[in-house]
Amino acid sequence: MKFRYLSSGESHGKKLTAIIEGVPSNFEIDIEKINNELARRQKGYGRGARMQIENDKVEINSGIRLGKTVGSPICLEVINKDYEKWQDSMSVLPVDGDADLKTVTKLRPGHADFCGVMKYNQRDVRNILERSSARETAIRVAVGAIAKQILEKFGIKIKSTVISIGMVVAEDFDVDNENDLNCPDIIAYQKMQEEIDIAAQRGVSLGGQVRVEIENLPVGLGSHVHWDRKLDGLLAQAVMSIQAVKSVEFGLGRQAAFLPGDKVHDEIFYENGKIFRKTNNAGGIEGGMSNGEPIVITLAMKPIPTMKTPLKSVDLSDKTEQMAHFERSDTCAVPACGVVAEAVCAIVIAQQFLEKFGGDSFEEISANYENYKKIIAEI
Ligand code: EPS
Repeated sequence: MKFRYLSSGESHGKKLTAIIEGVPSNFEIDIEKINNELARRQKGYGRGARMQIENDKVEINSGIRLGKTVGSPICLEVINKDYEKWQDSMSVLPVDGDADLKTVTKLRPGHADFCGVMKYNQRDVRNILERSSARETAIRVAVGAIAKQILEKFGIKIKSTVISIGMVVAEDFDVDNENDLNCPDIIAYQKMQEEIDIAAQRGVSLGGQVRVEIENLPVGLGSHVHWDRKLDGLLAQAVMSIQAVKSVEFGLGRQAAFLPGDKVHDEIFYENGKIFRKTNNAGGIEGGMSNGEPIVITLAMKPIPTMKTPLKSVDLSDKTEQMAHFERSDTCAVPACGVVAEAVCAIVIAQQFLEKFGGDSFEEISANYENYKKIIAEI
């Protein structure tokens, strides 16, 4: 059974919900680990006022009993605390004519507003922005936290680091720095904070780049045989689906286009019964399959389109020139984007792992995985 999920929920509606199907039985699930991931997503220098309101916690309604999965669908919920103040505007039932519906008509350049109102025949942009908001990523992080825990059982780990914000680029990656920008370079971290402060004063937003690393994968997840089974294609789709992400690269990424082949491909060595590489320019994927090296993904996030200093736009109600709508926003949400990227990658890797070593219980999958390791050791 394929590990898959659907989510629902608006940014200021009652709650976000997801149902995950295809989680095999007997996996221990630690709810605190899910909550930790949700808390990580809320943090980061440059986050806005909404994150002061929310204190995201997961509620599990089904699929887990006495701390372990039982093989049935897992229903997850994250409450929107802010809903209290939006009950009229987000009411499921029609409300009195004088209620404040918080109608939005000034389109934000760069957001889903324009395309959404056209496609869904709407006059109120709120009917689009409520779902297109990055608030939806909270539930994806909860689903990803379950995927992460499945993968952890097999030693697979996923982490992200922020490698640039605006024009500031990290140059030192060795230091294991813990800071609120999740940036490994302490000097760059300080400059990034300054850039964010300047952008906040100007009322504009800043994008940046995140590196995601997935470690301890077996060789052979994904496949070379069909376009929709290639692991890099699947991961790229998942990462590109995160709000504001504009590019995804694996290993050397676009740099590979500027170099000759002998500077790009990772030579193959054999020692002590093991085939290995000394470089990882491929970023852990060759021919649409994991090659056993860490998968290294670099994504670029554009600046958030909702800005205190808005851009020129049009009011949908009378087609006059107006400044774009502003409610509130983050100056920078790049570290949060990293946490979301970890989650969506975990979901794809868990899907591929469970497809390859499929079974209905943890024990069955473990046995299949051990057997595969034996088979490839004999090649
Ligand atoms: C976000 C929730 C949103 C924004 C932000 C991210 O909440 P609100 O709209 O109530 O401020 O803070 O999303 C955007 C700026 C956007 O344009 O989508 C979150 O939970 O991450």
